[in-house]
Amino acid sequence: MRLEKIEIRRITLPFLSPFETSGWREEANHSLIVRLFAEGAEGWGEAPVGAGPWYNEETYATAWVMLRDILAPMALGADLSGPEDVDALFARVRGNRITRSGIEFAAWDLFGKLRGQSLSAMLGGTRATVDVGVSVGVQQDIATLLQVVGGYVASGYRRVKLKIKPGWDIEPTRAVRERWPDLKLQVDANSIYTLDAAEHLAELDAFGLLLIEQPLGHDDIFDHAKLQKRLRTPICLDESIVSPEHARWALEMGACGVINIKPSRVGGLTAAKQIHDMAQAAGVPVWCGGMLETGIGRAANVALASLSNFTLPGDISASDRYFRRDVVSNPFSLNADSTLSVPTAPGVGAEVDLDYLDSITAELQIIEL
Ligand code: OSB
Ligand code: MG
Repeated sequence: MRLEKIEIRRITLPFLSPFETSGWREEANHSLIVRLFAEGAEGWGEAPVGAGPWYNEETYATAWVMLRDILAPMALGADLSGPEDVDALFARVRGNRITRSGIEFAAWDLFGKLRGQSLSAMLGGTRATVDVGVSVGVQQDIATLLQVVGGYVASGYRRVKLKIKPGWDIEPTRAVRERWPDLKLQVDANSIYTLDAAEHLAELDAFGLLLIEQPLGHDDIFDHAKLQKRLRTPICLDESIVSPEHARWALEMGACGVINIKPSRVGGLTAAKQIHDMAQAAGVPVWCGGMLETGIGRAANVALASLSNFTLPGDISASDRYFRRDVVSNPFSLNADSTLSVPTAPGVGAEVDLDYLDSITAELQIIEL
């Protein structure tokens, strides 16, 4: 099948409140939205890049150039027999995986619609609802943190992740643990520590955490393997796992006990499923991370999380945790058991609100043969 037309746009959708990690602050979703056209159907995908190169190397500005000048023209000329072909098509592109994922997701949606199959079914999903939690950014003080976490607990979230950094790690985690002794709790350092902090990080072992996410360098699997030997709590890798090969290296080295799979970070759903299968074979649980996506990217994450080895709750919160108004007319809402329901419509299942999407679009380009 040949794509007939590709529409790309970059959007800005402000968050209800800014999201702060150990190293940067996100005020809004700055993503690229891809729309593919073929055989009377269309497919949607979201490349959830950050505003700047703080999570990985990609940015709102560089992603736009990559998508417009390199990736969309490559996709337009290709003959695709299924969504899996997109990963192979882009294999010679170095890095820029989140940007690539925008087209890859859209291809899954397109083929799903043409075949009348939901994304979850295409991927081999095994559940109708997925366990989710909420990722809580760095707050100004512990009283504020307890208030923010309390709000999410009251809304029904049964798993909370705290962003940590030097000076904001042991005490905030202790305070949340003391207030909610049974809450599923985990922390994420977004690559801010070095191996010198091993003894300090081991203090987190006292709090019964599900995992400690990405304490060390974004591209460092080697030292995570050393650190894991000094912690009882499982290390979970996020930034360092950018491909199935990286996952294999981490598993073979014992660098982590858990993997956070973000399909966008690894270039899309084909690589994400490979990592899922590899971790499952190794007896390592996975969960689905998030990049503060709109309802378009979120729907793909929910479908992925319906696979059987996603046994830990995902960072896939309901739409109202992020936005006043989402870009879809069927936003996700939290079920009473801290789950989201997996879409069953053909493709990814996002019903895009085109008028609203247009109103938050900063730039739009059509690429045609
Ligand atoms: O490290 O998991 C992360 C958001 C943006 C970039 C990186 C991360 C995050 C989150 C939020 O933790 C997850 C979400 O709610 O989408
Ligand atoms: Mg993370």
